[in-house]
Parts: sequence; structure tokens; C-alpha cells
Amino acid sequence: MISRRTLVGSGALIAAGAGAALAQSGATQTLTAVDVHPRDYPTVEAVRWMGEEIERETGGRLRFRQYPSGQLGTETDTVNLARFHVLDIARVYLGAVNNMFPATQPLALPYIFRGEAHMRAVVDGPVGREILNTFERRDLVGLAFYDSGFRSMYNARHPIHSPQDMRGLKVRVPRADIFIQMLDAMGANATPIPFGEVFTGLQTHLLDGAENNWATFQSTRQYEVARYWSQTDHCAAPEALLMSKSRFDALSRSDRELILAKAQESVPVMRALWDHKQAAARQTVLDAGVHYNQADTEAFRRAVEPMKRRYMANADVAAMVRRIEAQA
Ligand code: BDP
Repeated sequence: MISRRTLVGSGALIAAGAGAALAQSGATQTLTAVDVHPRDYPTVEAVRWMGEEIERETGGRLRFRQYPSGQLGTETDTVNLARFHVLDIARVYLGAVNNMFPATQPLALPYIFRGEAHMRAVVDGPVGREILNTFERRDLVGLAFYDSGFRSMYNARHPIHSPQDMRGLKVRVPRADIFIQMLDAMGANATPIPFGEVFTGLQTHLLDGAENNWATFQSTRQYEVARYWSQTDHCAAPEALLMSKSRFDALSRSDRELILAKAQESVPVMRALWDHKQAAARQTVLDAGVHYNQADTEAFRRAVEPMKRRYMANADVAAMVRRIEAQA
């Protein structure tokens, strides 16, 4: 078990924590919001929009201070920092909370969504709401789901057509059992390392490849070292916007309602930014000469079937998957 004391290690964190405490005493309250992505990324921009809206609506009494680019640590770290109320808002990939919040697992299973519209309908509907509510069990408030597109495979060695081409490749995955099992099932050596270390890992050949969406592939410049993109579309788990529950509960009722409302309103804002970013990133990468191929997605689907069946052996997961599949 991580204690609050061990978490408050770095100077930046002490500054953030102290800032939050100071803000509490005055009229102005500052909520710290973190992300591993840089400033122009759609998740960071959507949270910025949300903060500006809240600042405007409260006449400057409540505002956000953002720490983008992973300044306050890995996603797993920041989720815990939010739980222990060292920081207030953490935007993380669902993979980062998959192990800790099993209710999120159905959304991260491979080939669970028929397309982007299906994924959006699921997270916007009762299934999404129920999953967001489960964050409360461990000191967090689930504010919203953001888009993360579909993830595909990229590597520095050769095009991947079928799972056979994955043999012997060290492929980075987020630190989540689902991702490790998924990539192992596809034939790779799944290598869980933090997001911030992937570029160096590829550059130094510690890794052969990774998997992610177009926007991340481009914004991290991983495409400069991994020159083969193979479209597998294997996972469309969304991003999660989470808030420290103790910080949330300490706010007035009207501030809590404002935060929830603005988080919901930030979803279409994020999606508009996302659609644009995704298309632009893909174009940048292809213009830079990355080799693109469509993989045999049916072969990948078959490869992960046994792994999916193991998850479905859990009645809760199976019930949730049926509801997801039934979503129009
Ligand atoms: C990106 C997510 C980011 C994750 C990263 C990962 O936006 O939050 O850290 O994937 O693979 O798509 O770890």
C-alpha cells in the first residue's frame, strides 16, 4: 500500500499539494489537473476548456492549474496521487486503471466495439455511467470518458499482416493485465513500461514496437523510430477523466454540480478536437514516409478469442459485454 507520505516525494508535487492547501484557505480555489500529453493534445485542451468555463462561471473563484506532459509522474502514479488528494484531476488512459478498477475491463477488451460511433454510444449511455460510478469505491470521482480512437500496431522491423509476424517482437503495452494478455495472445512479447519511456525504448531497440492511436504515435514522435504502422484496430478503450473524491466532496454542492456539468460538456469539445487531431496526425505520419498496411484483422480477432473467453468466464464481465454488444 502506497502512503501519502511516499507519494509526496518530488518538489513539484510538494508545490502542487501545498498550492491546493493554500487555495483551500482563500476565496480562490485552484484545482490541479494532470495529463501525460503535451499542451496541444485534445485531452489537455478539453480540460483547459473545462477549467476556463468553470473559472468564468464562478467569477474566478474556482480555477484549474494544468500540469501536462507527465510533469507529475506516470499515469499509475497520478491516479494514486488523486486518490490521496495530492492532486485533484487526473486524465489517464483506461489501461492505467484497468487492474485497480475491474469494472473498466470490458471496455478494454480487444475487438469489443464495432466502430467509433458504437464506442461513443456505449460510454455516453448507462454502461458508461455505471462504470464511471465505480471509481467512487476507491476515492475517485469518474467525471467523463474521452475518445482515444482505435489502437493499432507499429514497429521498427517489418510490416505486420497476421499474428505470425508478431513472433519474437518486443511490443510495449500499458501496465495492465488485459494488455499484456492481449499482446501475448497475438504472439508478441508484451513489455509493460510507462508511456514516457516508449520513445527511448524504441530508439535504443529495447523495444521493437508498441501499439497506440494515430494521435499519440505522431505527438510522441515515435513514428520517427518505428517506421511500420499496421492497422489492427484491436482496442478502443477510452480515456478517463478522474477527480480526487475527497477534494470533490469538500466543494459546495453547486460547485460539484458545475464540475460534473462542465465535464460532460467537455466531451463533445474533446471529440471535435480529437477528430481533427486524429486525421491530421495520420497525414503527418504518412507524409513522413511511414509504411502503412492493413493487417488481417480477422486473424487477430481469432488470436485473442481464447483470452477474451477467459475474461467472459467472469459473470459480471460477461453481462457487461452483452450489454455493450446490444448497444445500437
Ligand atoms: C495514449 C493515452 C495515454 C496513455 C498511452 C499509453 O492517451 O493516456 O498513457 O496511450 O499507451 O493513447 O500508455
